Amino acid sequence: MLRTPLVRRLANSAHALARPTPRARTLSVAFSTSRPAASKAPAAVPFTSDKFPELVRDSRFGSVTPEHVARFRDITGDVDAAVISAGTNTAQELDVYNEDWMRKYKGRTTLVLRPKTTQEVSAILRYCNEHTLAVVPQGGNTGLVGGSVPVHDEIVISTVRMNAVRSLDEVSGILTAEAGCVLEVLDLHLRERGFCMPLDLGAKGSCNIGGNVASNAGGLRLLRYGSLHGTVLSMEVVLADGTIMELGKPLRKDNTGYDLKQLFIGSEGTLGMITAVSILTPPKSSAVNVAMLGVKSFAEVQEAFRRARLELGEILSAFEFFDRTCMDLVKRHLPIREPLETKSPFYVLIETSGSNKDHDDEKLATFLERLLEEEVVQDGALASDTAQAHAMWNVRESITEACSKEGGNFKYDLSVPVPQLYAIVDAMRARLADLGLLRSDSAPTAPVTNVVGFGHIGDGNLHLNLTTTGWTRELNDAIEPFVYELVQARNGSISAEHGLGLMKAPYLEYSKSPEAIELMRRVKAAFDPKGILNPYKYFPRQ
Ligand code: FAD
Ligand code: 2HG
Ligand code: ZN
Repeated sequence: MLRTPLVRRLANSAHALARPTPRARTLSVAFSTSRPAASKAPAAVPFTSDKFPELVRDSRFGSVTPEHVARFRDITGDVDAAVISAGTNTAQELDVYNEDWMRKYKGRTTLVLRPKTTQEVSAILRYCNEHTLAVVPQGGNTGLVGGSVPVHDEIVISTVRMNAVRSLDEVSGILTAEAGCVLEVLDLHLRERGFCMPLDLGAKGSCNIGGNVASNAGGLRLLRYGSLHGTVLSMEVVLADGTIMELGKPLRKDNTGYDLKQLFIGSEGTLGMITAVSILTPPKSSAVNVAMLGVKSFAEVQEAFRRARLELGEILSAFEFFDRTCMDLVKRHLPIREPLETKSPFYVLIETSGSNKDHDDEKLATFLERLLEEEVVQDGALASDTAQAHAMWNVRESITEACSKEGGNFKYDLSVPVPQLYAIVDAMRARLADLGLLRSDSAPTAPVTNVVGFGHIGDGNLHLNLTTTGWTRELNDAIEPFVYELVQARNGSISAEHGLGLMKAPYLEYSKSPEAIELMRRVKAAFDPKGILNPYKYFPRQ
């Protein structure tokens, strides 16, 4: 138990307390943000259309012909990097765009287009619309709901070559960047100029700002900076028919009519292609402190959060939690040491960010000492330098990758009232155990090897992950819609941050009324009358 050392460290030495510890990030973060590394040759990813035969190809869509490919070569200036096609490239080169990050979904596209300019995107979409060719917009392909890859042979339009920073207004902090800019690259660009991105996630080394906005990503800093619905000020989009539009203005205030850009935030490629984004970026904090706490129960996680909001107030910038199984998985699969000595059923990661180092140090130290004295927490450590802070964040940010190394994953990102959050994990464990599907001493070969809970407590967002020996229909049906029923019963949302994609499209009714879904369909039809943008996803099948 680290209680004594923590108290001593807090009481005896101001030097031992964290000095300014901005999370030192490199582009090649310690844990991969691309696809899961495998210790042995990974099994081939099954085609989505084989796994889900009910997803019949829509016969209204045309198939790609050599004439189409020639036309796309014309549009993109016949640059090799712009066109990846079955005629010229290998299946492996196409797989990068056909397979998702989890290796759970796989399309059969024979054509990937990587335009460089908005005008090229416009010409491509106009042509696709005229020829009723279905497309999938793709950014960094780190999405976790099967939305970023084709189901059948939809053409992938990737933003990876649209990666210029257009401008940064250093007075207001308004950044305008093309959709294919990698989140971490933008963050580093800003940090050199005294700002930072208001968004941070484990996939930052690969995901694109266009993909972040299209999926309305939440991440680790939402508690501090709010959602993209507040920070995105305007965007440039290309509609299905090729029309280029500026939605909103790069201004903080603009009350002129419907705020159409909001529809694109979280639209997951179904309304148009986002080609550039203007976003309000905050000043980077000069004083950042990180602490990890071990607590005995989820009730104590909540109490620690309640107290953090009250006592840390404006400097609280992240409050994350994870359970013991997450810690075990991270240690098993990644070269990461446990920051605390005592094993606890739950862990909390707290970050504060401010501008007055001494003030923040004292505030956090006093807060932690009180929680220890009152036995709200049983163990804890305060990072004393950047390396320690980074090590603590590494544990939290590596959970997704650690789960992926266990085998198959079922992932749920749920919003429910905070007091009921972990009850979902318990209910899932109980159900799987009852069905004999959860591995234990009495069920040593059961397919579900772990059920873990972690997430953004500050946002009421639970990540429920099941690691399994593989995907089977039977397992899928044992979990869904049961998990969505649990959420609906608590008036929650079936997607707090990863979106609907292919995975949750059939279950939208667990979060939205029939009237709301019908209105969404009418919006979709207004923007994309032929339905060529990211078909088979987002909406329940009719
Ligand atoms: P993609 O995966 O390529 O696409 C996502 C969706 O957006 C797809 O439907 C696609 O069609 C659409 N799209 C992409 N680009 C465009 C565009 N330019 N115009 C229109 N539509 C487009 N999410 C969170 O919310 N919080 C997290 O903390 C978080 N952590 C993650 C950690 C890891 C390790 C991983 C692998 C994923 C994580 N995610 C998280 C999932 C998250 O949605 C993505 O990482 C990210 O926001 C997607 O960006 P992307 O560029 O990879 O988009
Ligand atoms: C996170 O918060 C991401 O780390 C990924 O949203 C969650 O892997 C997951 O389920
Ligand atoms: Zn998350």
